Amino acid sequence: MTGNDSRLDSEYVRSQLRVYFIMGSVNCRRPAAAVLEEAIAGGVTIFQFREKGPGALTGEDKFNLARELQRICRAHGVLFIVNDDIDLAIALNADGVHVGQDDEPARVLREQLGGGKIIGVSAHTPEEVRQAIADGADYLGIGPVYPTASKDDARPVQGTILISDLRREGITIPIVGIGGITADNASPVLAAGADGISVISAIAGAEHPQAAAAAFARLAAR
Ligand code: 3NM
Repeated sequence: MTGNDSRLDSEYVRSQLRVYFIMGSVNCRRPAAAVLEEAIAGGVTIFQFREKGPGALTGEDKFNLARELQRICRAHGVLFIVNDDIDLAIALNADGVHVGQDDEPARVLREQLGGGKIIGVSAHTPEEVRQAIADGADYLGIGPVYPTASKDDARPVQGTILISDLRREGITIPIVGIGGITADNASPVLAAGADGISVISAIAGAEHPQAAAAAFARLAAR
């Protein structure tokens, strides 16, 4: 890699996305650090810190939790991505950011973050997909595949159709499916062409996060 706008290798990014765990303190039944430790033991390959929604931490508390979770990720060689908060990602030297359609485009984020960082973008329509690719996103989150209770402003459920359409068109950018995905309904998402599964509640809200993550890891390894 050279220069500030250098991109990570697409196949490297793809290989990291298989079991993509997303969590903030409001998603957990127990302390977030314990849930993350267990989820990583089960086989999570990448983690996104998403501190959002009613009761979410702010300010120093948010920063301290993010740093604690980043340390856990680093200790286990799991990538640490920050949702939306570019300043937090920079302050922590996170491995990347994940943004939605209301945030800065990937090309602006890459200038702010510097080289070698992963930029993920949520996309829900073919137009949003094309724009995100044109702006230089490293991977896309496509959803909601199934109904989800974890995002108040989720778009209409769309199943796996957009993922399979994109693959049929020959679009190769790394993709994760997101929204209401469980170990029982994940297979069609992978079969449609997703490189990985993005999950909040099926792991964070599980009684046994390790076993829940392991079930996803088994599916994604096939
Ligand atoms: N983004 P769960 S759906 C954070 O469609 C998020 O872009 C979505 O949580 C999108 O695994 C979603 O608990 C929530 O359904 C995913």
